[in-house]
Amino acid sequence: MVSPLAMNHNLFSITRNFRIAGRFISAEPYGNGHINDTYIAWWERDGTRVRTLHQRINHQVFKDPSLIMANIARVIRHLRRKLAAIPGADPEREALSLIPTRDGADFYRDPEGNTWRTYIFIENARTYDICETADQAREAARSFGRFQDLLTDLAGDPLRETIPYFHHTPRRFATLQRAIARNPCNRASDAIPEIRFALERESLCDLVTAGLADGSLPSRITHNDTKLNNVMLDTFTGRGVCVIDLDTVMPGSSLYDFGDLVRTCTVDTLEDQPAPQRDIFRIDLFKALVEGYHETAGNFLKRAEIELLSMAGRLITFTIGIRFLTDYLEGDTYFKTHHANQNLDRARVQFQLVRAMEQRETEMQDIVSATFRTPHRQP
Ligand code: ADP
Ligand code: GN1
Ligand code: MG
Repeated sequence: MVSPLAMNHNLFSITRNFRIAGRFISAEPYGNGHINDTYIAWWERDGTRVRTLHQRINHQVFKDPSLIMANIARVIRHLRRKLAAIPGADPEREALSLIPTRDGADFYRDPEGNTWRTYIFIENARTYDICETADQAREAARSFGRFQDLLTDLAGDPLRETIPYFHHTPRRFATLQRAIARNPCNRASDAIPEIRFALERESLCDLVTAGLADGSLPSRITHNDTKLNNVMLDTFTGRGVCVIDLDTVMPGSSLYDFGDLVRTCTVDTLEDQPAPQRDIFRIDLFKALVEGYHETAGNFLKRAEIELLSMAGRLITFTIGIRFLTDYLEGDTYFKTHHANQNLDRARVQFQLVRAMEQRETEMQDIVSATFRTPHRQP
């Protein structure tokens, strides 16, 4: 459970360490992330109010914040350079921009040992927690596909792994099995149907990791946290503007990235909605995702990846579901929670979605096949 003090940092003193022009007015917590602490700060600059975005990196989750920041700085630099060469693209708005510290670094370490970074606030754009329209789904998928496409030629050493085995479903499954066996908070008896659901699906676990290990699926630079609320859409036009939340950009599989779009865009309810008693899966939004992803990722995806696209959503939804269930059993130590049983509620929604996708597999496969039959077109 997140401590009430966790989001009570002195932003006036933190922000003074960054090169921000203007007079500090105020700051407040911002966003719905489960890991880092995000704030906006307001400034008065030349008679107008401007804002900046500040994040404290969760160093329990990201053991080496400087490694994340090195990855992120490299990725941003590459994206901006590529965007600058695309006619009509706007590197200032379509890639995150780090504001340096007063001594020119990408992050500031406070006296308590917390690592802070500051981004230019992207105005006239917003994120969504629930996907409302097919256009939003299409734009989200286009944005993440383009993000991957722009990173296919990142030169130099591979990006560092910011969390080892992050999307390794078999390891996540083994961790769940250990949590069930240890049952440290005596919560297993409250989650019997969920535990049974998870244990019955062990065969799903290596769908992608086996292919990555034997080379039949390519390892790429992927985002690895492609939730709908990690892409900003233009407030007026609805077009995809900028992919954000780059902490987990590292080598991975396009399938986990596409899958997390499916997990978060094809469901008509919040991730932690207690027991939604209805069909929560929207196949129309799945179709829009496939079409959007085809537009921007169609030129680099391999046949072996395309063949698994219809299963990718099910795989990551299962993976995140077992992570939520594990955290519930272990006493809510990883994901921020704001009320009792929230991680169990989250796991239940994930598993309900997995079940719905199992039932609609043929339709999903038909949509992928029909869309990827036509040649890709870059807009
Ligand atoms: P977390 O890792 O906690 O999910 P995010 O980086 O996703 O944190 O940021 C949380 C929220 O803050 C996002 O969903 C988005 O609404 C907003 N946000 C993040 N970066 C920016 C930015 N540069 N400009 C405007 N809003 C942003
Ligand atoms: C976390 O930070 P945030 O809220 O974007 C998590 C993801 C999960 C997601 C579930 C580093 O993402 O892996 O899919 O919650 N990030 C990390 O909503 O564990
Ligand atoms: Mg986020």
